Amino acid sequence: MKASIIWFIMIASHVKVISAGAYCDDGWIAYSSHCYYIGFVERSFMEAHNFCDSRGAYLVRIESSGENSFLTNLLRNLRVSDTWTGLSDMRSEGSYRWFHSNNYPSYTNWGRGEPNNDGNEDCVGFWSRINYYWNDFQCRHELRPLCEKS
Ligand SMILES: [Ca+2]
Ligand SMILES: [Ca+2]
Ligand SMILES: [Ca+2]
Repeated sequence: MKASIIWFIMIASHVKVISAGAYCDDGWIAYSSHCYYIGFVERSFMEAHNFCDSRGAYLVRIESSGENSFLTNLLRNLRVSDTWTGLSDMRSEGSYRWFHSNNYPSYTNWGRGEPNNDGNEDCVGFWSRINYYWNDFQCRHELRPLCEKS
């Protein structure tokens, strides 16, 4: 009896998560009134940016540890490897900004020793190899786009 009540609560809370996603288009995933989409094809940073832009979105702008955990759990659960975020220092070395808004990040989650600009790396992504902590990659490197829109 007790176990069935727990199951009911688990299912009910799951249904709530699904219905909360009603404000997102098909294929997009909801979190905190924003919608997210993981592109299937690996692309360079600029191509990934264009991919999101053409869908009325931008490469993810991660503004809190909550948003970061939501995204890293999503990538882990879906077994997606590396994806682009919208963070870049291509306009001024060492000065990271969100490419779409040009704002400085208020939150970061760099991997140990990153960003290291190894061989001129200016574009930031979730790196599955280090448990989805952030790494600066070369912008021409091809990762899957991770788009966000409000
Ligand atoms: Ca965001
Ligand atoms: Ca750099
Ligand atoms: Ca790096």
